[in-house]
Amino acid sequence: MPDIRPAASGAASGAAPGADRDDRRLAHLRALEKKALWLSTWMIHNANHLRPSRDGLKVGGHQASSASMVSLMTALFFDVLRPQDRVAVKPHASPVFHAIQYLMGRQTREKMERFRAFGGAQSYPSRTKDTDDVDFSTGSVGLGVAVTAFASMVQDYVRLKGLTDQPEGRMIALVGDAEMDEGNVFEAMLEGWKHDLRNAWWIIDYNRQSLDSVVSDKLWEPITGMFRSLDWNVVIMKYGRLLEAAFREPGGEALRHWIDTCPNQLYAALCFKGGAAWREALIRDLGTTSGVRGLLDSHDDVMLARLMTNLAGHDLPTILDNFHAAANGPDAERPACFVAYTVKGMGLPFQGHKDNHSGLMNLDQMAAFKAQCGIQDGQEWEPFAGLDVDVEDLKRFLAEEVPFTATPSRRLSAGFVPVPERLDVSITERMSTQEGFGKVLAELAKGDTVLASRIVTTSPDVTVSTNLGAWVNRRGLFDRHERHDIFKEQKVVSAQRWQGDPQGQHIELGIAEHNLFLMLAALGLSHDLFGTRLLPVGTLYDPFVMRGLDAFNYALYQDSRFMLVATPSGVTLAPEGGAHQSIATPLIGMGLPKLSSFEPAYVDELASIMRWGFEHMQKPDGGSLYLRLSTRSLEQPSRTLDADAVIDGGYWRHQPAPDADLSLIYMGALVPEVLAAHAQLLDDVPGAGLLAITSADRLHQGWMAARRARQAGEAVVAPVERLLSALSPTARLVTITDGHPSALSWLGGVRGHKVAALGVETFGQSADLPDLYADLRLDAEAIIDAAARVLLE
Ligand SMILES: Cc1ncc(C[n+]2csc(CCOP(=O)(O)OP(=O)(O)O)c2C)c(N)n1
Ligand SMILES: [Mg+2]
Repeated sequence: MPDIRPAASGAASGAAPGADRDDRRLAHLRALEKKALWLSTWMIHNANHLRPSRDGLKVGGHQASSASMVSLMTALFFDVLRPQDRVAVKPHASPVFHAIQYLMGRQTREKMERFRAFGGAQSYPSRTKDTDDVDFSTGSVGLGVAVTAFASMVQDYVRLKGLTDQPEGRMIALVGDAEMDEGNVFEAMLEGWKHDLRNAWWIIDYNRQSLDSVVSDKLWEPITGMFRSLDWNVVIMKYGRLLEAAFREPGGEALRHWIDTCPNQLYAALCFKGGAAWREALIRDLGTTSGVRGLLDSHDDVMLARLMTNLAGHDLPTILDNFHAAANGPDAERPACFVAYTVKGMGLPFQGHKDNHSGLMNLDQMAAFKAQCGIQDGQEWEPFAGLDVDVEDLKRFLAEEVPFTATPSRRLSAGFVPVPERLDVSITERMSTQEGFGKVLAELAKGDTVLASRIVTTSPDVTVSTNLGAWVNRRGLFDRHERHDIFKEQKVVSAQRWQGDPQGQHIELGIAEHNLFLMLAALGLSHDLFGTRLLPVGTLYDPFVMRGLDAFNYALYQDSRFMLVATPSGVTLAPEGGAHQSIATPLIGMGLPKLSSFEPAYVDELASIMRWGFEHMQKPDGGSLYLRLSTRSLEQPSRTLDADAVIDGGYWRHQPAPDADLSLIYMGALVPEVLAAHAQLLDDVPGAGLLAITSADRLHQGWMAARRARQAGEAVVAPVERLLSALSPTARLVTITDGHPSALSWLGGVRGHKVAALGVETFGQSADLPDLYADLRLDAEAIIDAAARVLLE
């Protein structure tokens, strides 16, 4: 079994500490490194072996993934980071993060003891659920990496506009090497390059293991090639000081060559097997090479294992030198990628074992490890137990000399941006909701409200086709540098003015929808991260919500606040064809927490939703919005709108007679078909109701909330219950929407009405609306037919 972590690896090399660090500082960092390893390992052990299980399920936690990053994170959090730096921690290093926070006095023992239990420290760092100092949530690999790039762009956005007086920070991702398999990481890098990304560090924990296996040999080559081609500063941190010293000895060059060419699998297996196995392999391959025997003879098995695993990512002085050199070098702002060689499970019994991802130390292994760490029974949670440093001095160091904790809190906040009573929009006789959206923003762009100054729009190459053109023409593109519109200068006539500067308020993105959602995630956290409230509005085609769905979910999980405008949607974009038709998105809108989804049919509804949305995005218990819009031009009603009802999710367009047998219920752009069917049905079913739904999601949320409130003894009636109480108990409902029918069919469950639910259950094809609606049974005739049938049930 390998020895535990070489707690004094750097010192053993006799290397002098960097000029700006003294021995005392390094000794404290080594002590903290040792404690971060112990506490993270113990936290997982406690959760799995000592806390009673009530459900028989494995609790889990990743001792090997955590051990891999302990030294890198120790160096960062206790030495390199400043309060203004923001960090996304590799999900499976969550225990190390919490251990470090605990040592900093920012995490409680109780939450550590309840790791992965209700109210305890979270499995993966969570901004919303953890109470310690999480900057970015992580969990779905790749997203936490990429969001740091967008956060850096947002920092530039607010700083260049003079909207924040916070010191400039660095956005840092601690990256598992297998995270680099995720395409969204490269999409973000490319976007970053286009936007002249600065102040981003990605630190790759290059342990060459993923979940299932050992990664391909020389993976660093294509990875670093990509970083270099996108102009990142690439820093390879390969060997620690012990190995570097050995390489300078006789036989050292042969040893270096041997390790350099050692396949990842063999290296990992030898890390697991330990000193005797290293010796055997080296004698076999290098036994006759001059100098190597002497080197081997001067190391016993324990020393040899320590030497051969002395990779840079476990060697504090090497780590510190590299980080400080990059931070203080001539191009400190340039984005930097550090490839830090590590051993997965370093210092633990399963280090290097290919199956160690979810490996847990057993009771015997933990007992031995505990003894090695010098921990007495009952002292397991003591922050400073088992250390051979001056603990009082260590406490002083933590209290006074760790730059990261120099400010009492790193979480910022921002004031409320006032939203006018109403948003102006001139409504013409016929309009689509997409057109209305463009006009609302265009009106805002003309004025000089604070609201308009805090709106920032962004779109993945569909700015013009989602009607943001007028807004962009007035407010300009955001660019760190002055960008001229050459077409304009060349006097080429165009409706779009594409000039950019730091004052611009539209961030143009390439087509990758993941990037849109990560940009929205970062923009929508600006108040927390940079102390400045932004009101982000992002547009895309509705079907491509699914392309960015994981990042969408991720943005919401972080409680980022934004308005997503998805247009066109449904089969109503008819000639565009089946590939672009969105069917499931209404359900996605309903299913995602922290999101209020709307599908207005008319522009007056849309304007009141947007107004409410800009407020809702700012409220502590608010959330984000998803507006599913259409390009279908509809005749606009002239009326006084009940805005509250629109926000609650629906209103009676035609109040049903008290004893009416039937009501049509619609959401979105199929209004003309529904109105035609309703007019005809009135002949046979006088008093038939017509219910307009603006948000199935809000109605459903309201219904669920009312049920919960009633369980708690409150007399609450949900808006949807109030609306449907206008119908007789035996009335029949026909629901119609351009999306999956289950988005509205649940309405039958509210008061037990029978329902015929019309909608889209299959991909359509390119066609005009009459053909498509007829084919999919969404036209007036189909509605009347459905009504006739449900009336007979
Ligand atoms: C999007 C996504 N897919 C799959 C997983 C499951 N998963 C968790 S960790 C992991 C491998 C991670 O390997 P690496 O990034 O190298 O981290 P290490 O544990 O080696 O530090 C996988 C596949 C996940 N968390 N997220
Ligand atoms: Mg890995």
